[in-house]
Amino acid sequence: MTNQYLTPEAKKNIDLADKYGAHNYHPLQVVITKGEAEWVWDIDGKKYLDMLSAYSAVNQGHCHPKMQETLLAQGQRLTLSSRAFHNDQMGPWLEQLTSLCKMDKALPMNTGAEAVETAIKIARKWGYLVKGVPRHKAEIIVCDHNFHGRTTTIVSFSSEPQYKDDFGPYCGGFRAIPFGDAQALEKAITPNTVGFLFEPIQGEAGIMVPPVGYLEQISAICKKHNILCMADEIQTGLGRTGKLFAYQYENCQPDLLILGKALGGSYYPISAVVGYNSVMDLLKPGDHGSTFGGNSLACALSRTALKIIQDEKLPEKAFELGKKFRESLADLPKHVVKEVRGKGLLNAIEIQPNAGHGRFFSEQLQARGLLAKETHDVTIRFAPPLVMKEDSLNFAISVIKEVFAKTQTEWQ
Ligand code: IF1
Repeated sequence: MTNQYLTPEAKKNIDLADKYGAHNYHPLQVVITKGEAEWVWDIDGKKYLDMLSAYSAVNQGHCHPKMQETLLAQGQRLTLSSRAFHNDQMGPWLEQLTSLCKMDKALPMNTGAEAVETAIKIARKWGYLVKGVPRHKAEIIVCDHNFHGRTTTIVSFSSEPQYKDDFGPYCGGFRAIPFGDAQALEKAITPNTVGFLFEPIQGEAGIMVPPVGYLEQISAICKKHNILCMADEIQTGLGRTGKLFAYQYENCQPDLLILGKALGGSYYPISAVVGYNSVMDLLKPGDHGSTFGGNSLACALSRTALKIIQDEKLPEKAFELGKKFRESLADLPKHVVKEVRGKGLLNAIEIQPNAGHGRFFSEQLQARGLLAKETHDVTIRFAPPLVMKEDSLNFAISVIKEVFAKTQTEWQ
């Protein structure tokens, strides 16, 4: 019962993408044309619960009315003027964002990878100017199985062969340690270490939640050894894991906070690095920049996106709904499901080895009106919009229970 029958209209769109687009993805065979809150519709009018949220970029739900309003109002007034001039949206957005993060200053970029690149540059400059590391010797510690984006610098320290093997030569200055092991961090630090870059929960690796105490320990180790604690909360941030930021689950204080995805409320790519004056003030005019970073439209949309997260108490909602989700799925058959794990509404089901392919289960879910996607073929990620109704969660739970009742062989 894999949903491989395609109507002519769906097929036409998929064929166009296949013929004229590079094949750097292997999407499910569904063509989405409309979205509202946690629901999307395909081109043939079939309704699905969106349990991916564009990899956690749609925390506020699809086509939120307040986002629509902002898009229209700002789109009619001013969209882009560049950082050569000031605009009337960036200042208020910066104030709102830094106060939400309880930090001093932010630097706007566009995509997540760009924000990570920005944080790397800031950490290196801090290392040379403040810590006194010899020029070009700065080291940044990262984790095995990290995902921070696709630029040439970032794939240089990826541990996923497909993301890097054909894309060298690589950029040096990175050292990888196991994720979840605070002692490994302490051991890897040298006098040239300037920072530790990590995801509080590893997303692409399969929603890997570190041991309790890890975030507190790494924060303390960074402080003790005078290196910057750099939290990539691009995927985990802005309510997704049941707190505004995932680091807040413990006594952990990042020096640099890296945000993206839901920062634009699904309307616009906007990312940021947020930090304290002691570090952020090292950037001087000309050090860094971007044509689109901090543009009026992005900042206006992001102001509304942040307001929705606060007004609708999305972190609290994600906390409660996520708890219910994991509790309801705790009794899935053990020969099919190895583990259900996650925090808030960032969750995953890991399939038992030999119980079937992630792709097969994704297609089974799709056939029943639930869109989710496998990562590394053994794990299905579930990250719905945080605005979802409890009824929609109940629908998801019942579909998941039905699909994971049997192994792939038992289904076929
Ligand atoms: C793809 C994964 C998710 C991220 C973290 C930085 C970025 C991402 C923690 C870069 C991006 C994406 C990108 C997308 C798929 C996706 C993904 F499966 F690959 F791992 F979400 F889990 N830091 N994650 O998760 O942000 O430059 O894309 O804006 O690359 O295929 P970006």
